[in-house]
Amino acid sequence: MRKFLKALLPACLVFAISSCTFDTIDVPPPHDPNHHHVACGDTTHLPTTKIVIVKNYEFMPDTVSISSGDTVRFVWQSGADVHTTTSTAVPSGASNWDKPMDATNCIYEHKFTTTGTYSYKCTPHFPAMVGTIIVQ
Ligand SMILES: [Cu+2]
Repeated sequence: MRKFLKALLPACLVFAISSCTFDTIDVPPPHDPNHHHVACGDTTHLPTTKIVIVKNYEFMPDTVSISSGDTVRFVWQSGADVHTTTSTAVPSGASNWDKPMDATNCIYEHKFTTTGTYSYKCTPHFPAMVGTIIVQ
């Protein structure tokens, strides 16, 4: 039985690695906007997600330009205290946000559907931590 398991283990590893390495091309993941098949010449904007790292003591990058319909994903990376991503100025008609972030609440996504310039801060580390999102 031991021998059998020993023989099986490498086979499992090979399977696990190969299933990661070789994409199943004919089965695209559902609900992933980055995997739509787009016809040649199609200039339609597909929604994308841009990453902003939240760490001691900055948002990185601190200025992000996106298109309307895109999402910004704030990703907590470091900090003994809680950081926040907190809007301070948004275009008319757009909604504000205020989210604490720490090692447990490490992801916050905000979708931007109103064009204009958004300013935000980390409340405990203002004015060191500020950021701008430009939606075109
Ligand atoms: Cu902070």
